[in-house]
Amino acid sequence: MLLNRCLFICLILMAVSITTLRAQEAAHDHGHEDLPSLGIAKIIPTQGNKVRGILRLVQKGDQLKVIGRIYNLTPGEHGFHIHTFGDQRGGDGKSTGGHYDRHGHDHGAPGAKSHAGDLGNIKANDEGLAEVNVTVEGTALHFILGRAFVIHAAKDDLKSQPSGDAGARVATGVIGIGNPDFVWKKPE
Ligand SMILES: [Cu+2]
Repeated sequence: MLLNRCLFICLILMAVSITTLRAQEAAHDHGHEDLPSLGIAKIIPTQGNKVRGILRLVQKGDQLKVIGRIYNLTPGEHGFHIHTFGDQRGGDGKSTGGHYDRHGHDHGAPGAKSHAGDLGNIKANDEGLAEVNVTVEGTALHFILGRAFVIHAAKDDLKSQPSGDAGARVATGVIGIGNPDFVWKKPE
């Protein structure tokens, strides 16, 4: 009789603790934390250059867009890439490493068969301003956070290996998580 009562109480206690655990789990089950949808990169010149700008990144579902303005370029086309490292040591932009590449692809025009960081060229007008509005394929904002945009002195020919023969790195910008209160302002 005593044993039965003990067993009964034990079972009740177990049921209560399981229910409590479940409730705690439910309370902590936020699913996956939301991935970032806004990114920002302040583009600053490498040594001896004046190229500056702001690039915003917007992830909507599977689509990643890069929108912004780059100033003080020489008129014409300039290679535009995401390089592997958000490392701006040194004055020449070289510590950003090579093009960001997820799949061992060759360099090329933007698309599924080239480096994920191959964004082609941006084109500056006679005032040296390039308006950027590109869709990035083959990656997502959370994969490129902490990496860097690099703008080159010359045009990316979209075929030379490993980097399109685009010449020196005239500006770099590390990609961070964007503040939603962004207001456009020309960079100093
Ligand atoms: Cu590059």
